[in-house]
Amino acid sequence: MKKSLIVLFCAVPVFLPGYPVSGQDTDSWKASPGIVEKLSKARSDVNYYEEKVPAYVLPDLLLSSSGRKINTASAWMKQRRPEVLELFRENVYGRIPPTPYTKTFRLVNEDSNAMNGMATLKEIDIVIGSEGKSLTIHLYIFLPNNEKKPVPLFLLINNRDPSNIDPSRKVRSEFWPAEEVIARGYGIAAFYNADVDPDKYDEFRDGIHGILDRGRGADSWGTIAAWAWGASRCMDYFVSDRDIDDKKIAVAGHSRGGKTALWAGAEDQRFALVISNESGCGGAALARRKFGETIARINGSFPHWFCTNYRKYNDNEDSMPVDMHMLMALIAPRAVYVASAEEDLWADPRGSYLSLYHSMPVFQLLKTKTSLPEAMPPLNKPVYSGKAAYHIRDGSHNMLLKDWNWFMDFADTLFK
Ligand code: GTR
Repeated sequence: MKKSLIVLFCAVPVFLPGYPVSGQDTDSWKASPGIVEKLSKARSDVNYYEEKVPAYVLPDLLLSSSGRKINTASAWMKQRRPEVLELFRENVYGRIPPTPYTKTFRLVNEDSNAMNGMATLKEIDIVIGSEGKSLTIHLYIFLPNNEKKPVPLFLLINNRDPSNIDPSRKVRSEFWPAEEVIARGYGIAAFYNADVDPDKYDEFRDGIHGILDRGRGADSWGTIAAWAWGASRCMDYFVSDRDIDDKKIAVAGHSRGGKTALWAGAEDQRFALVISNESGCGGAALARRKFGETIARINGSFPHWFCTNYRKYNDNEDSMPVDMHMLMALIAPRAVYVASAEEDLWADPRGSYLSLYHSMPVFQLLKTKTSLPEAMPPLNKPVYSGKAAYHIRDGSHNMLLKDWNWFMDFADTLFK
Protein backbone atom coordinates (compact mmCIF):
# COMPACT_ATOMS: atom_id res chain seq x y z
CA MET A 1 0.00 0.00 0.00
CA LYS A 2 1.20 3.47 -0.80
CA LYS A 3 2.50 5.58 2.00
CA SER A 4 0.84 8.97 1.82
CA LEU A 5 2.98 11.92 2.70
CA ILE A 6 1.51 14.36 5.12
CA VAL A 7 3.47 17.51 5.66
CA LEU A 8 2.22 20.21 7.95
CA PHE A 9 2.76 23.87 7.11
CA CYS A 10 4.86 25.38 9.83
CA ALA A 11 8.14 27.17 10.36
CA VAL A 12 9.89 23.87 10.88
CA PRO A 13 8.01 21.31 8.78
CA VAL A 14 6.86 18.29 10.75
CA PHE A 15 6.72 15.03 8.82
CA LEU A 16 4.18 12.64 10.17
CA PRO A 17 4.48 9.00 9.27
CA GLY A 18 2.10 7.90 6.56
CA TYR A 19 -0.71 5.44 7.05
CA PRO A 20 -0.83 2.52 6.78
CA VAL A 21 2.53 0.89 6.48
CA SER A 22 2.23 -2.67 5.30
CA GLY A 23 2.86 -5.25 7.94
CA GLN A 24 1.72 -2.84 10.67
CA ASP A 25 -1.59 -2.87 12.55
CA THR A 26 -2.72 -6.10 10.98
CA ASP A 27 -6.08 -6.11 12.71
CA SER A 28 -6.94 -2.49 11.91
CA TRP A 29 -9.69 -1.92 9.36
CA LYS A 30 -9.01 -2.12 5.66
CA ALA A 31 -11.64 -1.79 2.96
CA SER A 32 -12.78 -5.12 1.62
CA PRO A 33 -11.42 -5.58 -1.93
CA GLY A 34 -14.84 -6.91 -2.99
CA ILE A 35 -16.59 -3.72 -1.88
CA VAL A 36 -13.94 -1.52 -3.52
CA GLU A 37 -14.33 -3.38 -6.77
CA LYS A 38 -18.10 -3.32 -6.75
CA LEU A 39 -18.28 0.41 -6.04
CA SER A 40 -15.57 1.23 -8.58
CA LYS A 41 -17.44 -0.69 -11.24
CA ALA A 42 -20.62 1.23 -10.52
CA ARG A 43 -18.84 4.62 -10.64
CA SER A 44 -15.58 4.49 -12.55
CA ASP A 45 -15.16 8.27 -12.16
CA VAL A 46 -14.95 7.96 -8.36
CA ASN A 47 -11.79 6.88 -6.54
CA TYR A 48 -12.25 4.07 -4.05
CA TYR A 49 -8.64 2.84 -4.09
CA GLU A 50 -6.41 3.72 -1.15
CA GLU A 51 -3.31 3.52 -3.36
CA LYS A 52 -4.74 6.23 -5.62
CA VAL A 53 -5.10 8.73 -2.81
CA PRO A 54 -2.72 11.57 -3.70
CA ALA A 55 0.05 12.78 -1.43
CA TYR A 56 -1.29 15.79 0.40
CA VAL A 57 -0.30 18.55 2.75
CA LEU A 58 -2.65 19.41 5.61
CA PRO A 59 -2.85 23.02 6.83
CA ASP A 60 -1.17 23.36 10.22
CA LEU A 61 -3.65 23.55 13.04
CA LEU A 62 -1.16 25.13 15.36
CA LEU A 63 0.17 27.95 13.21
CA SER A 64 -1.79 31.20 13.17
CA SER A 65 -2.34 33.10 9.94
CA SER A 66 0.20 35.66 11.12
CA GLY A 67 2.77 32.89 11.49
CA ARG A 68 2.59 32.55 15.25
CA LYS A 69 3.16 29.09 16.69
CA ILE A 70 0.20 28.16 18.87
CA ASN A 71 1.52 26.31 21.88
CA THR A 72 -0.78 27.09 24.76
CA ALA A 73 -4.43 26.29 25.43
CA SER A 74 -5.23 29.96 25.75
CA ALA A 75 -3.55 30.85 22.42
CA TRP A 76 -5.69 28.18 20.78
CA MET A 77 -8.96 29.28 22.41
CA LYS A 78 -8.39 33.02 22.09
CA GLN A 79 -6.52 33.35 18.82
CA ARG A 80 -6.34 30.31 16.59
CA ARG A 81 -9.77 28.80 17.26
CA PRO A 82 -11.67 31.98 16.29
CA GLU A 83 -9.43 32.25 13.21
CA VAL A 84 -10.18 28.67 12.11
CA LEU A 85 -13.90 29.14 12.79
CA GLU A 86 -13.88 32.21 10.53
CA LEU A 87 -12.08 30.25 7.80
CA PHE A 88 -14.84 27.63 7.87
CA ARG A 89 -17.55 30.30 7.79
CA GLU A 90 -15.89 32.10 4.91
CA ASN A 91 -14.97 29.09 2.79
CA VAL A 92 -17.23 26.18 3.66
CA TYR A 93 -20.55 26.61 5.49
CA GLY A 94 -21.14 30.35 5.27
CA ARG A 95 -22.00 33.05 7.76
CA ILE A 96 -25.23 33.49 9.71
CA PRO A 97 -26.73 36.91 8.92
CA PRO A 98 -26.86 39.34 11.87
CA THR A 99 -30.61 39.97 11.33
CA PRO A 100 -32.48 40.38 14.62
CA TYR A 101 -35.32 37.93 15.26
CA THR A 102 -37.78 37.00 17.97
CA LYS A 103 -38.00 33.54 19.48
CA THR A 104 -40.87 32.01 21.43
CA PHE A 105 -41.16 28.55 22.98
CA ARG A 106 -44.65 27.06 23.07
CA LEU A 107 -45.34 23.82 24.90
CA VAL A 108 -47.97 22.36 22.57
CA ASN A 109 -48.24 18.88 24.08
CA GLU A 110 -47.06 17.19 27.25
CA ASP A 111 -47.67 13.58 28.22
CA SER A 112 -46.14 12.35 31.46
CA ASN A 113 -47.27 8.82 30.68
CA ALA A 114 -45.55 8.31 27.34
CA MET A 115 -43.88 5.00 26.44
CA ASN A 116 -46.14 3.14 28.91
CA GLY A 117 -45.12 5.41 31.72
CA MET A 118 -41.38 5.19 31.05
CA ALA A 119 -41.07 8.75 29.76
CA THR A 120 -42.51 12.22 29.58
CA LEU A 121 -43.09 13.63 26.13
CA LYS A 122 -42.81 17.35 25.56
CA GLU A 123 -43.59 18.87 22.17
CA ILE A 124 -42.29 22.39 21.82
CA ASP A 125 -42.89 24.81 18.98
CA ILE A 126 -39.95 27.14 18.59
CA VAL A 127 -41.36 30.12 16.73
CA ILE A 128 -38.89 32.42 15.00
CA GLY A 129 -40.11 35.77 13.71
CA SER A 130 -38.67 38.70 11.82
CA GLU A 131 -40.40 41.60 10.08
CA GLY A 132 -43.82 39.99 9.98
CA LYS A 133 -42.61 36.57 8.74
CA SER A 134 -42.31 33.51 10.93
CA LEU A 135 -41.16 29.92 10.97
CA THR A 136 -41.79 27.11 13.45
CA ILE A 137 -39.36 24.38 14.46
CA HIS A 138 -41.18 21.45 16.08
CA LEU A 139 -39.01 19.98 18.79
CA TYR A 140 -39.87 16.56 20.23
CA ILE A 141 -38.41 15.56 23.58
CA PHE A 142 -38.74 12.40 25.64
CA LEU A 143 -37.34 12.47 29.17
CA PRO A 144 -36.96 9.33 31.31
CA ASN A 145 -39.39 9.26 34.24
CA ASN A 146 -37.22 7.07 36.46
CA GLU A 147 -34.16 9.31 36.50
CA LYS A 148 -33.13 12.12 38.77
CA LYS A 149 -33.48 15.45 36.94
CA PRO A 150 -31.82 17.19 35.20
CA VAL A 151 -30.90 14.51 32.65
CA PRO A 152 -28.32 14.44 29.86
CA LEU A 153 -29.87 14.33 26.40
CA PHE A 154 -29.24 13.44 22.75
CA LEU A 155 -30.58 15.77 20.07
CA LEU A 156 -30.98 14.25 16.60
CA ILE A 157 -30.97 16.46 13.53
CA ASN A 158 -33.42 14.39 11.49
CA ASN A 159 -32.64 14.60 7.80
CA ARG A 160 -34.88 11.67 6.88
CA ASP A 161 -38.62 11.21 6.74
CA PRO A 162 -40.40 12.83 9.70
CA SER A 163 -41.89 9.42 10.59
CA ASN A 164 -38.42 8.52 11.94
CA ILE A 165 -39.09 10.82 14.88
CA ASP A 166 -42.74 9.90 15.47
CA PRO A 167 -43.76 11.30 18.88
CA SER A 168 -46.74 8.89 19.06
CA ARG A 169 -44.28 5.97 18.76
CA LYS A 170 -46.61 4.16 16.36
CA VAL A 171 -43.65 4.19 14.00
CA ARG A 172 -40.41 3.09 15.58
CA SER A 173 -37.11 3.48 13.83
CA GLU A 174 -33.55 2.54 14.71
CA PHE A 175 -32.61 5.93 13.32
CA TRP A 176 -34.01 7.50 16.50
CA PRO A 177 -34.32 4.61 18.97
CA ALA A 178 -36.14 6.62 21.60
CA GLU A 179 -37.21 3.70 23.83
CA GLU A 180 -33.68 2.32 24.01
CA VAL A 181 -32.17 5.72 24.78
CA ILE A 182 -34.74 6.33 27.53
CA ALA A 183 -33.95 2.90 29.00
CA ARG A 184 -30.31 3.99 29.30
CA GLY A 185 -31.32 7.02 31.38
CA TYR A 186 -30.92 9.70 28.72
CA GLY A 187 -33.37 12.16 27.30
CA ILE A 188 -33.81 12.07 23.55
CA ALA A 189 -34.96 14.88 21.31
CA ALA A 190 -35.24 15.58 17.61
CA PHE A 191 -36.29 18.13 15.05
CA TYR A 192 -36.89 17.78 11.34
CA ASN A 193 -34.27 19.67 9.35
CA ALA A 194 -36.77 20.85 6.72
CA ASP A 195 -38.64 22.81 9.42
CA VAL A 196 -35.61 25.10 9.39
CA ASP A 197 -34.81 24.92 5.70
CA PRO A 198 -36.25 22.53 3.09
CA ASP A 199 -33.52 20.41 1.52
CA LYS A 200 -33.71 21.79 -1.99
CA TYR A 201 -32.03 24.42 -4.11
CA ASP A 202 -34.41 27.35 -4.56
CA GLU A 203 -31.89 30.18 -4.40
CA PHE A 204 -32.46 30.41 -0.67
CA ARG A 205 -36.01 31.74 -0.86
CA ASP A 206 -37.71 29.37 1.55
CA GLY A 207 -37.01 28.30 5.14
CA ILE A 208 -35.03 30.45 7.52
CA HIS A 209 -33.12 32.03 4.61
CA GLY A 210 -36.37 33.58 3.41
CA ILE A 211 -36.84 35.08 6.85
CA LEU A 212 -33.39 36.24 7.93
CA ASP A 213 -31.44 36.91 4.71
CA ARG A 214 -31.12 40.53 3.68
CA GLY A 215 -29.16 40.08 0.47
CA ARG A 216 -26.61 37.33 -0.02
CA GLY A 217 -22.88 37.07 -0.71
CA ALA A 218 -20.39 34.32 -1.52
CA ASP A 219 -19.95 33.74 2.22
CA SER A 220 -23.66 33.64 3.12
CA TRP A 221 -24.89 30.61 5.00
CA GLY A 222 -26.02 27.56 3.10
CA THR A 223 -28.57 24.99 4.14
CA ILE A 224 -26.22 22.97 6.39
CA ALA A 225 -25.41 26.12 8.37
CA ALA A 226 -29.14 26.82 8.59
CA TRP A 227 -29.85 23.35 10.00
CA ALA A 228 -26.98 23.80 12.49
CA TRP A 229 -28.53 27.11 13.51
CA GLY A 230 -31.79 25.22 14.08
CA ALA A 231 -29.97 22.81 16.42
CA SER A 232 -28.78 25.83 18.40
CA ARG A 233 -32.35 27.10 18.75
CA CYS A 234 -33.23 23.69 20.23
CA MET A 235 -30.29 24.16 22.59
CA ASP A 236 -31.79 27.52 23.61
CA TYR A 237 -34.88 25.61 24.66
CA PHE A 238 -32.89 22.98 26.59
CA VAL A 239 -31.20 25.75 28.56
CA SER A 240 -34.65 26.95 29.62
CA ASP A 241 -35.91 23.52 30.79
CA ARG A 242 -34.87 22.56 34.31
CA ASP A 243 -35.42 18.86 33.67
CA ILE A 244 -32.59 18.88 31.10
CA ASP A 245 -28.89 19.14 31.93
CA ASP A 246 -27.75 21.69 29.36
CA LYS A 247 -24.10 20.93 30.16
CA LYS A 248 -24.62 17.39 28.92
CA ILE A 249 -26.22 17.72 25.52
CA ALA A 250 -25.07 15.60 22.58
CA VAL A 251 -25.97 16.72 19.06
CA ALA A 252 -26.15 13.83 16.60
CA GLY A 253 -26.70 13.48 12.89
CA HIS A 254 -26.31 11.06 10.04
CA SER A 255 -24.77 11.85 6.68
CA ARG A 256 -25.90 15.38 5.72
CA GLY A 257 -27.17 15.52 9.30
CA GLY A 258 -23.70 14.41 10.45
CA LYS A 259 -22.08 17.29 8.57
CA THR A 260 -24.61 19.55 10.26
CA ALA A 261 -23.87 18.14 13.73
CA LEU A 262 -20.17 18.94 13.32
CA TRP A 263 -20.87 22.48 12.22
CA ALA A 264 -23.40 22.96 15.03
CA GLY A 265 -20.76 21.85 17.53
CA ALA A 266 -18.20 24.20 16.00
CA GLU A 267 -20.50 27.24 16.02
CA ASP A 268 -22.15 26.54 19.36
CA GLN A 269 -19.86 25.61 22.22
CA ARG A 270 -22.79 24.68 24.44
CA PHE A 271 -22.91 21.22 22.84
CA ALA A 272 -20.83 18.91 25.04
CA LEU A 273 -20.68 16.06 22.53
CA VAL A 274 -20.95 15.96 18.75
CA ILE A 275 -21.86 12.70 17.01
CA SER A 276 -21.20 12.63 13.29
CA ASN A 277 -22.34 9.43 11.63
CA GLU A 278 -21.09 8.69 8.11
CA SER A 279 -20.87 12.38 7.29
CA GLY A 280 -18.21 12.07 4.59
CA CYS A 281 -17.45 14.96 2.24
CA GLY A 282 -18.09 18.36 3.81
CA GLY A 283 -18.28 16.53 7.14
CA ALA A 284 -15.66 14.38 8.82
CA ALA A 285 -13.71 13.20 5.75
CA LEU A 286 -10.45 14.90 4.78
CA ALA A 287 -11.13 16.69 1.48
CA ARG A 288 -7.55 16.42 0.25
CA ARG A 289 -7.80 12.64 -0.03
CA LYS A 290 -10.33 13.02 -2.87
CA PHE A 291 -11.69 9.61 -1.95
CA GLY A 292 -15.33 8.80 -2.69
CA GLU A 293 -17.45 11.95 -2.79
CA THR A 294 -15.44 15.10 -3.56
CA ILE A 295 -16.12 18.83 -3.21
CA ALA A 296 -16.88 19.18 -6.95
CA ARG A 297 -19.39 16.33 -6.77
CA ILE A 298 -21.14 17.54 -3.65
CA ASN A 299 -21.42 21.12 -4.92
CA GLY A 300 -22.75 19.77 -8.21
CA SER A 301 -25.48 17.66 -6.60
CA PHE A 302 -26.30 19.89 -3.64
CA PRO A 303 -25.58 23.51 -4.61
CA HIS A 304 -27.50 24.77 -1.58
CA TRP A 305 -25.64 22.96 1.21
CA PHE A 306 -22.55 25.15 1.47
CA CYS A 307 -21.63 28.78 0.80
CA THR A 308 -20.78 29.79 -2.76
CA ASN A 309 -17.09 30.27 -1.87
CA TYR A 310 -16.85 26.49 -1.32
CA ARG A 311 -17.13 26.04 -5.10
CA LYS A 312 -13.64 27.59 -5.43
CA TYR A 313 -12.32 24.28 -4.15
CA ASN A 314 -14.01 22.10 -6.77
CA ASP A 315 -11.11 19.94 -8.04
CA ASN A 316 -8.89 22.36 -6.17
CA GLU A 317 -8.86 20.91 -2.66
CA ASP A 318 -5.22 21.69 -1.99
CA SER A 319 -5.85 25.43 -2.11
CA MET A 320 -8.49 25.31 0.62
CA PRO A 321 -7.18 27.05 3.77
CA VAL A 322 -8.80 24.39 5.96
CA ASP A 323 -9.33 20.66 6.02
CA MET A 324 -11.65 18.67 8.21
CA HIS A 325 -9.15 17.86 10.99
CA MET A 326 -9.57 21.57 11.78
CA LEU A 327 -13.32 21.14 12.14
CA MET A 328 -12.75 18.35 14.67
CA ALA A 329 -10.33 20.62 16.51
CA LEU A 330 -13.01 23.32 16.79
CA ILE A 331 -15.00 20.93 18.95
CA ALA A 332 -12.18 20.38 21.45
CA PRO A 333 -12.01 20.36 24.44
CA ARG A 334 -15.57 19.06 24.13
CA ALA A 335 -16.17 15.54 22.86
CA VAL A 336 -16.55 14.24 19.32
CA TYR A 337 -17.66 10.84 18.02
CA VAL A 338 -17.08 10.00 14.36
CA ALA A 339 -18.64 6.84 12.94
CA SER A 340 -18.40 5.07 9.59
CA ALA A 341 -19.84 2.00 7.87
CA GLU A 342 -17.89 -0.66 6.05
CA GLU A 343 -19.79 -0.48 2.78
CA ASP A 344 -20.05 3.30 2.80
CA LEU A 345 -16.80 4.12 1.04
CA TRP A 346 -18.54 7.12 -0.60
CA ALA A 347 -18.17 8.77 2.84
CA ASP A 348 -14.48 7.75 3.13
CA PRO A 349 -14.16 5.92 6.47
CA ARG A 350 -10.37 6.20 6.54
CA GLY A 351 -10.43 9.91 5.68
CA SER A 352 -12.95 10.43 8.47
CA TYR A 353 -10.78 8.63 11.00
CA LEU A 354 -7.64 10.46 9.88
CA SER A 355 -9.36 13.76 10.28
CA LEU A 356 -10.03 12.90 13.92
CA TYR A 357 -6.50 11.59 14.31
CA HIS A 358 -4.93 14.77 12.92
CA SER A 359 -6.96 16.90 15.33
CA MET A 360 -5.23 15.21 18.28
CA PRO A 361 -2.62 17.99 18.75
CA VAL A 362 -5.42 20.36 19.76
CA PHE A 363 -7.12 17.85 22.06
CA GLN A 364 -3.73 17.38 23.68
CA LEU A 365 -2.94 21.07 23.92
CA LEU A 366 -6.24 21.44 25.75
CA LYS A 367 -5.24 18.68 28.18
CA THR A 368 -8.19 16.43 27.45
CA LYS A 369 -6.25 13.16 27.95
CA THR A 370 -7.20 12.18 24.42
CA SER A 371 -4.90 10.16 22.25
CA LEU A 372 -5.96 8.07 19.28
CA PRO A 373 -3.51 5.90 17.38
CA GLU A 374 -2.93 6.53 13.70
CA ALA A 375 -4.19 3.07 12.83
CA MET A 376 -7.94 2.63 12.53
CA PRO A 377 -9.67 0.21 14.89
CA PRO A 378 -10.99 -3.06 13.46
CA LEU A 379 -14.56 -3.45 12.23
CA ASN A 380 -17.18 -3.23 15.01
CA LYS A 381 -14.57 -2.37 17.66
CA PRO A 382 -15.14 1.20 18.80
CA VAL A 383 -12.17 3.13 20.12
CA TYR A 384 -12.74 5.69 22.87
CA SER A 385 -10.01 7.95 24.21
CA GLY A 386 -10.77 10.89 26.45
CA LYS A 387 -12.91 13.22 24.35
CA ALA A 388 -12.69 11.39 21.02
CA ALA A 389 -14.35 8.24 19.75
CA TYR A 390 -14.64 6.36 16.49
CA HIS A 391 -16.13 3.17 15.14
CA ILE A 392 -16.63 1.51 11.81
CA ARG A 393 -19.68 -0.74 11.71
CA ASP A 394 -20.35 -3.57 9.33
CA GLY A 395 -23.04 -2.91 6.72
CA SER A 396 -24.24 0.03 4.73
CA HIS A 397 -24.95 3.77 4.92
CA ASN A 398 -27.38 4.17 7.81
CA MET A 399 -27.60 4.95 11.51
CA LEU A 400 -28.72 1.94 13.49
CA LEU A 401 -29.32 0.88 17.08
CA LYS A 402 -25.87 -0.72 17.00
CA ASP A 403 -24.36 2.73 16.34
CA TRP A 404 -26.52 4.37 19.01
CA ASN A 405 -25.50 1.77 21.61
CA TRP A 406 -21.86 2.67 21.02
CA PHE A 407 -22.66 6.39 21.11
CA MET A 408 -24.33 5.85 24.49
CA ASP A 409 -21.41 3.78 25.80
CA PHE A 410 -19.13 6.71 24.99
CA ALA A 411 -21.59 9.23 26.45
CA ASP A 412 -21.60 7.15 29.67
CA THR A 413 -17.86 7.80 29.99
CA LEU A 414 -18.49 11.54 29.74
CA PHE A 415 -21.80 12.14 31.45
CA LYS A 416 -22.41 9.40 34.02
C1 GTR B 1 -25.63 11.72 -0.51
C2 GTR B 1 -24.55 12.78 -0.44
C3 GTR B 1 -23.77 12.63 0.81
C4 GTR B 1 -24.62 12.33 2.03
C5 GTR B 1 -25.89 11.58 1.74
C6 GTR B 1 -26.97 11.61 2.82
O1 GTR B 1 -26.34 11.73 -1.67
O2 GTR B 1 -23.73 12.62 -1.56
O3 GTR B 1 -22.92 13.73 0.99
O4 GTR B 1 -24.86 13.47 2.77
O5 GTR B 1 -26.49 11.97 0.57
O6 GTR B 1 -27.24 12.63 3.42
O7 GTR B 1 -27.56 10.55 3.05
